[in-house]
Amino acid sequence: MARVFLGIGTNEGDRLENISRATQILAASGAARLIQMATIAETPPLGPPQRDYLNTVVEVETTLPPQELLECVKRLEQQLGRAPSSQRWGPRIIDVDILLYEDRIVEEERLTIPHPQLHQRRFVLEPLAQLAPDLVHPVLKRTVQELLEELTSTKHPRPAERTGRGGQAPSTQHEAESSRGEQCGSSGG
Ligand code: A4P
Ligand code: MG
Repeated sequence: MARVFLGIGTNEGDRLENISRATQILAASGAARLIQMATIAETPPLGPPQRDYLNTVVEVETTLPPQELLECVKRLEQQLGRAPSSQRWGPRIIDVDILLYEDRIVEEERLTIPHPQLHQRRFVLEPLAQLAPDLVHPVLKRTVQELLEELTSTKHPRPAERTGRGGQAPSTQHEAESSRGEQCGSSGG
């Protein structure tokens, strides 16, 4: 079993219900077992003007390798009605990001773990620090609590971290997922 942290964000429709359904679908799919969930917080939008988000982080256990887990969360997003968007950082009914997967480092075209903006986002670090303050970021070699304190003390990312990672805009060119319409895991699991 791998210990994984997922970031969840939503700013369209019934936001609380979206988070609730996302965790239910994830658990029911057999793809992951929910271990704990951080407080759900309302956060100002990063990106273009839009409605405030609800954000949280969940800790799950999974037997799926990272790439299969990604397929699973993308299907989950589609099941909840997320449509491919042309607007970068635009509003979304649900967004599920793989923040950390054990202490694995993945750098592939479609998957980067740890999530590349994790350490720059208060709406990720605060809930993550509730669940796992002592967890060490495998690339930055700092604990989640230390990353949160750094963010608080500097307010803005340090110049070295802004280069190539972007405090204001996404660093990578992500493509919207195409529809697949399958469920995660096998029914009967
Ligand atoms: N991808 C690569 N690595 C990962 C990973 N670790 N986890 C790829 C999940 N996906 C990963 O993601 C685009 C592609 O990223 C995926 O197809 C996958 O192959 P997406 O969810 O379809 O698109 P996106 O989320 O719009 O893109 P991006 O750049 O990941 O946006 P973010 O970083 O998720 O930001 N403000 C507040 N307050 N709260 C929020 O939650 N979220 C965003 C979206 C903007 N502003 C926000 C919030
Ligand atoms: Mg995402």
